[in-house]
Amino acid sequence: MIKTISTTPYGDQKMGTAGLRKKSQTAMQPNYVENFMQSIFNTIGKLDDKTFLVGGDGRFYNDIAIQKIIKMAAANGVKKLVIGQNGFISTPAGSNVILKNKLDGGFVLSASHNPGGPNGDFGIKYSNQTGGQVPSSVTDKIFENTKNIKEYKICDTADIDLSKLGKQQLCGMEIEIIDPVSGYVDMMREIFDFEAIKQLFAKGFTMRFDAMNAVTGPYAVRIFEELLGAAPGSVVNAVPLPDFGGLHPDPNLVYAKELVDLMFSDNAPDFGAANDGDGDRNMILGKKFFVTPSDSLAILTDNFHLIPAYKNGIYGVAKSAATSTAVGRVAQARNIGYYEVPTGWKYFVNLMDSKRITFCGEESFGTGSAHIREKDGIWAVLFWLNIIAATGKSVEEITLDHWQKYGRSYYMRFDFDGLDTTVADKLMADLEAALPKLSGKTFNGYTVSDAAPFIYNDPVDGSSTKNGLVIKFSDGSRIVYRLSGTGSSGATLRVYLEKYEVEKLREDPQQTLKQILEVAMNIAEITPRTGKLQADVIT
Ligand code: VG1
Ligand code: CO
Repeated sequence: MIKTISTTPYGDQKMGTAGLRKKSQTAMQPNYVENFMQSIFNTIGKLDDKTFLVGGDGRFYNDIAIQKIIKMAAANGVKKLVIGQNGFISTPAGSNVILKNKLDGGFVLSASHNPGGPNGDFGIKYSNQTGGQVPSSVTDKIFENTKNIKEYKICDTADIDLSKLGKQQLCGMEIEIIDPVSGYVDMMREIFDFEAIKQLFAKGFTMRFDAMNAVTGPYAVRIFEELLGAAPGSVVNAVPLPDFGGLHPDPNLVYAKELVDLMFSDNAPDFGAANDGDGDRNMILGKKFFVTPSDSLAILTDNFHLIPAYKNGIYGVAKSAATSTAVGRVAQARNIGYYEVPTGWKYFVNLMDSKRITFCGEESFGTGSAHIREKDGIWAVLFWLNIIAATGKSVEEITLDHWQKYGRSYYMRFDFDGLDTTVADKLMADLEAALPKLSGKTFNGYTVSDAAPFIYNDPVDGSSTKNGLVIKFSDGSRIVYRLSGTGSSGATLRVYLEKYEVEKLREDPQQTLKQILEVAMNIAEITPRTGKLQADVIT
C-alpha cells in the first residue's frame, strides 16, 4: 500500500516568522503539501522511533491536508501520530501535548491570524521536541530540500475517521485520536486560581470572549462558561468554521470590530477578550478601555505573585525588539533577567528551556510563559481574570496603577500592506545604509541617539539573527521598521512607534505619537517610495 510518487519542486516553500504560509489556492496545487511534508520527513531522517502531534485550527483545506500528512507519515515509517479529534487543536494546546507526552514534535495546520477560505490563507507550523517551532537553521535545511525534491511516499488507503477517540493503525503506524481540549484545561487549572475567578463571576462580573469563529471556541466555552461560571453566551463566534464566517481572525482593534464596538459602548461588560485563528494571540479590553499587548506583558509580569503557579518567583522576561520597553522597567524594578529577541516566538524557546525566562511577549497580541513553548491566548485572558479576582480592580484601574508606578510607553504599530516586494526590500536596504548618518540629527525636536539594525545573539545556541531596523532618540522614544514574515503575497512594512511619558498618562496615543510618525514616514521615505499616504492597518 506504500507508494512512491515522483514530483517536481516548487521554489517558494520557505517558512517565515511562523511556519509555511500560502494562499489556499497555492497550497492546493498538486503535490504542494506533499513536497513540503516529504522535505520535513527527509530532513528529520530516522522516523521509526518518532511520535508527532497533528492538528489544526479547522480552516479551509485542513481536512484534506491532514489526511495527506497522516498517510505520508505512515508511508515514511513514523512510529506514531497523536491527532486532535476531527483534526482540531489550538497552537498552545498542541505545544502542551508535545511537551507533556514528550513527543518528538508536531504539525499545526494554521495560517494563524490570516483569513481562511478558498481565497484566504493556509499554513503549516512545524515544531520539534521542545514544543516550539523549529529554529531557522532547521527551516533553512527544509527549504533546501524542497528545492530538490524528486519523490514522496504515501500510503494508498481510504481516509482516516478522525472523529473516533482512541487508537487505530495505518500502514504499520499507530494513530491515537485525542480530545484536544481536556489536557489544556487541566493545565490551566493548575496554573490559575479557578476558585477565585469563579467567585468573581458569581458576584456578577461580566465578560465577552470573541473566538472569531476559530479554534478557541470549544476551549473558551468549557473554561469560561462551564468551569468558571461566566454567563452562557459570554463566548461568541464559538463554533470553528472553515472560513471563520468571513472574519479575519486577528484579535486587534481593527479586525475584532464587533467586540471593540461593544466594549466601547454603554452596554460594555466588565471585561472583553479575543483570540486569533489558532488561539495563540489575545486582545484584552476593559469597559471603554484597550490594553496594548506591550503594556499587558508588563502588567502580567509585575503581578506574577498573584498567580498560584508563579507566586514563588519567576526567572526573567523577554520581549521581541519591536515590542515596547514597558516590560523592561518591570524587569529592572523586580531585578529579574531581561532579554530582547527578534520577532517570532521561536526565539523565546531557548530562553525558556534554559530557565532564563518565565514570561515573554510580543506587541502583536502575543503573551505567554514557560508552561509551553508557544504564546497562549486563553492563558493571557485567565491571567487578567485572576489579577482582577485577586485585586478587585477593573482592567482600567490595574493599567492606570501600572502607569503611575512605572510611567507609560505610548505605543502604536502602523502596517503598510500589499507593497511590491522589490519596492519594500529596497526601502529597507536604503534605510539600513542611511542609518549611520542619522546619529545626532534632530527631526521634529527628536534627536537620534542611536540607529542600527537589530541583531540578536542567542546566548544558548550562539546563532545570530538580524531582524528590523531600530532608531532610538535621546528621550527614550523609538522607531522600529521591519518587513512582515507571515504574509502570503506582496510585502507588508511594519512601523512600530514608542514614546515614554512619566507625567502625561492619559493622552491619546495617536496624538502623542503624531510627531514621531511624521519622522518615521520621512526618514524611510514611505510615501514617495510606496505611494501610501498613510498606513492600511493601525493597531
Ligand atoms: C507576525 C507578528 C509576530 C508573530 C507572528 C506569528 O509576524 O508580528 O510577532 O510572532 O506574526 O504570529 P510578522 O513577521 O508578520 O510581523 V501567529 O499568531 O502566527 O502564530
Ligand atoms: Co496565531
